[in-house]
Amino acid sequence: MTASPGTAPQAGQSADIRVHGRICPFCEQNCATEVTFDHTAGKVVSIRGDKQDPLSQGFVCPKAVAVKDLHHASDVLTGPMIRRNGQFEPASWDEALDYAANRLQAIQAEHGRDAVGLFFGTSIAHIPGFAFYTGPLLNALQTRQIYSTSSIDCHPHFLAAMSMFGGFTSFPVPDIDRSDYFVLIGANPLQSNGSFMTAPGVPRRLKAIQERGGKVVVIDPRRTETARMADWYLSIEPGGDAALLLAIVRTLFDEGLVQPGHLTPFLKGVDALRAMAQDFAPERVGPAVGIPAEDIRTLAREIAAAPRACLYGRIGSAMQRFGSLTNWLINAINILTGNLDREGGPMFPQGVFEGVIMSDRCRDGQLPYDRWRSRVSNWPEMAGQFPAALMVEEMETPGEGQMRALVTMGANPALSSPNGGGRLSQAMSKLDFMLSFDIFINETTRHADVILPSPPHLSHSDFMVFFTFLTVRDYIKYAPPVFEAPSGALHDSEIICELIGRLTGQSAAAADDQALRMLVDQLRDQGNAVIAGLSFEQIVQHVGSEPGEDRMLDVLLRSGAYGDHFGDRPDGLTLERLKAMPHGVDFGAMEPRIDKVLHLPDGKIDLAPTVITDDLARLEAWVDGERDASLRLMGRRQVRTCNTWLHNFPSLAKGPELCVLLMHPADAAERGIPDGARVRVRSRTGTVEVPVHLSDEMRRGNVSLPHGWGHDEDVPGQLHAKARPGVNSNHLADHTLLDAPSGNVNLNEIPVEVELLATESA
Ligand SMILES: Nc1nc2c(c(=O)[nH]1)N[C@H]1C(S)=C(S)[C@@H](COP(=O)(O)OP(=O)(O)OC[C@H]3O[C@@H](n4cnc5c(=O)[nH]c(N)nc54)[C@H](O)[C@@H]3O)O[C@H]1N2
Ligand SMILES: Nc1nc2c(c(=O)[nH]1)N[C@H]1C(S)=C(S)[C@@H](COP(=O)(O)OP(=O)(O)OC[C@H]3O[C@@H](n4cnc5c(=O)[nH]c(N)nc54)[C@H](O)[C@@H]3O)O[C@H]1N2
Ligand code: SF4
Ligand SMILES: [Mo]
Repeated sequence: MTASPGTAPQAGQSADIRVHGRICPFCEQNCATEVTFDHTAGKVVSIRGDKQDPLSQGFVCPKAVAVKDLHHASDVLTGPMIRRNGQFEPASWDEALDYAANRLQAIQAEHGRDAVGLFFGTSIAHIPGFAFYTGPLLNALQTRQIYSTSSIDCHPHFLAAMSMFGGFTSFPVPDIDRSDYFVLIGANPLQSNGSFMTAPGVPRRLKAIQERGGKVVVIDPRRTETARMADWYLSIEPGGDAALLLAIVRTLFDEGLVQPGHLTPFLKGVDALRAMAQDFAPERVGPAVGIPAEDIRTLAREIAAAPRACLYGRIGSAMQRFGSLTNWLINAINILTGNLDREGGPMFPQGVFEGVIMSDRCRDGQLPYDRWRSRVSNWPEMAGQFPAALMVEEMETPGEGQMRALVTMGANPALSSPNGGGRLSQAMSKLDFMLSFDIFINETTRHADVILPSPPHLSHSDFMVFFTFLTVRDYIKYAPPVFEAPSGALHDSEIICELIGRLTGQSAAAADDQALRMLVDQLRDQGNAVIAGLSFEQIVQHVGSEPGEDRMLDVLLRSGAYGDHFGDRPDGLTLERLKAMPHGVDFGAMEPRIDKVLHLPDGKIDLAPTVITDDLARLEAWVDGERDASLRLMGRRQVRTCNTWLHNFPSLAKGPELCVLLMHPADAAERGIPDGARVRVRSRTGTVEVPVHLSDEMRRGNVSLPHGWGHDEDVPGQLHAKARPGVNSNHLADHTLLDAPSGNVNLNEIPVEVELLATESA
């Protein structure tokens, strides 16, 4: 199994070595890279940042070079696999697709549509074929059993955006380059490089705030790498953010610092918000969250006084006990201080085109929330999805609608989901059928009956689909394939359309047309004025009949803000023109556009959305409640890893052991645990054994373990990762700890016990 095309140069023949513009596929920053490729040998020679790219300007992090490993890894799948008698065997595309379609159809015919579930992971945001074609596949499956990693890290953000502004993609993004008071709540971009804020080189952009005289504030239970570079670090009790932010809101009202300015005409719920904050005086909140009342007041005053302030929350604000309340309040403070939708505050990117994935919005007064409920525990859906944490009970619990088959798309829930390696893996192993779209046999896909891999990474074109509504400037780049996909390989769009064709009794070409039609209908539905004047057939005349991802991109570019509007603006953007700008194109910074993003029926911003504020009773109880003495586990990210799948790449998986438990020295001393010892960490759901590293960067009472590790010896793939397997922190994660409004799982406050393991005799 090798992904490298090409042959060794013949004697006397010089190698064909060229530099290709690409996009780093590993995280949300989409950094522009230059890949030097030896076409004669089929090898990646080197990878560096593209200095001419207007957005990333040459920035890359240490992960960028791992595209080389991705290209050369011997265990990347090059063709479909079918599992027979417990062993994976190569199969032809027709055989694998026929088998998968037949099984899915038979299971739905016998047990109903919902007997097939689908779980998608981070790759659907990064791989254009997935980004465009997952919707059409869901349309073909017509199931309500839909899950994704969004309910592990994003749903509180989306619920806040939807309930306050009316749409998932009405999403405020920090205008980091023009802010001068930047508050990070539960984000550590010095390791993660930042998220929900596509701005390559976040560390240097934060530094620039300080250099222009501004201030960076970090609120985090751990004194992180970002906290250490900040001007002010506030150590907080995990889950304490919502209470802290309410105390800030109260201070703003008490001290006459509420100045929404240009936002005033759009606001409703101001009085309700003021009333809700009354109960959260800094003196009451301070002891619960571990921050003195005077610091809370100072923070409120500084935010209000700063000319251009921005509160930014990421996964520590979402993947926690009160994720929805916290994200509501982050938005609320940005609004009360008049910072939303103005330079240097959180703004709404227009983007080169509008967000089209997960872009649900309020329709006819109905939020895309709680339109139906989950079968087993009656949780509300959100944008058509149920919380990932519930997937296991839907597989295990018999009865009508039980999930008997699963499709995973670019996801590794066995490592990424709560209790993934334990109960979820057990449940996956018992399914009647499982289909995985993945390039590796890993902890999840080992349970699949069929695995359908993407073509080699460098053989598909690359561009952002998902991230345009999260990017701090209106920017886009198109990267053509470095080499043609080997004969016999299928592109992601082709794989999915072949499957849809088989499921719905049409050709793959017809399925592709249908997918394009869905995209056009969606744009029409979003009120895209360019699309409104054109029929589908007219649009096809413009973009041509060649199926696939590129044609979809062309539709988005041409109907977007800078597009040629299908001929109406002859100088506007088309895919062809974008291809002539190999370093990408930057149309400028974000601009105020609040009136374009408000989709609630009255066109207002709701400062007190009941779907979220109903959860205040739970917060009240927490503020005054007793804390038990147990330790609590949280996560952390490390710059050389990304979720579950980069441990398999030799360029990154070197250096000191990364999967270690961080613990405060005083907590360790109480348990007789010396630095460097091996410990057992036990929770309600599982046990792992790891080395411990003592550090006072941890807040007392909290321990930290990175996620994504735990590469078991008996997994057939992941050859390199298994050499440094680490442990699966999600063995400890409890799928019953959920944020009440959004169903997002709390992975940052898992009750655990830690004990010293007897030293092994040599
Ligand atoms: N305890 C704890 N758990 C966490 C987190 C945490 O902080 N703490 N973080 C959570 C977060 S924020 C997230 S987003 C999730 C991530 O959860 P997942 O999305 O499940 O994890 P990834 O490792 O990103 O999975 C990517 C998958 O895509 C596959 N892949 C890569 N490239 C391709 C390709 O070109 N084609 C195909 N078909 N497949 C490809 C990889 O092999 C891998 O299986 O994890 C969550 N889990
Ligand atoms: N190197 C690397 N980069 C990545 C990833 C990766 O795995 N590795 N994953 C990518 C993905 S999928 C995502 S979503 C992003 C996430 O990007 P970030 O949100 O920056 O993720 P983290 O670095 O985990 O930072 C979360 C912080 O929240 C803190 N925290 C935990 N609980 C609480 C709490 O209750 N309150 C507060 N205030 N803070 C809390 C943690 O201590 C931690 O420092 O990173 C992306 N980038
Ligand atoms: S920050 Fe690193 S991993 Fe993320 S896109 Fe840029 S180079 Fe790739
Ligand atoms: Mo994530």
